[in-house]
Amino acid sequence: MRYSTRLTVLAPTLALSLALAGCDNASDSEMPMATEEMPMAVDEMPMNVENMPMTQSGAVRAGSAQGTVTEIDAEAGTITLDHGPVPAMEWPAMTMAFDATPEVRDEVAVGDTITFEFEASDAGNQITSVSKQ
Ligand SMILES: [Cu+2]
Repeated sequence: MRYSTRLTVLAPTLALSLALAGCDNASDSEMPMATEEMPMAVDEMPMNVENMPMTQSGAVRAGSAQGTVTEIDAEAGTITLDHGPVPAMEWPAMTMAFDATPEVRDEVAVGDTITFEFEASDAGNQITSVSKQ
């Protein structure tokens, strides 16, 4: 009984505060609260929707590039690639190590030229898929 009473009280309050927030947004284009909260929502959405259940912090960006496998390190869990430029990341061509799962490492051999997709975040650069040229 008490709960249902509280619910009926809470629901209109929530609706009212949402309506007020909507009014504020419409009438004031530079609302400090909105600009503070927006980036967090934008950062978190792609992680939940697109990305694998990896431990990551901050924003995750997806990129793809072509490269030649120069080293596969099972112990470190990495594939080193001599890769071309990645405009999406504003990366120049370079040789660097990417994190890669055993499944992905098994798909390539040193000397292979591959097209690969990866995710870049604070946690590192993880290859998510590879295809041989
Ligand atoms: Cu690189």
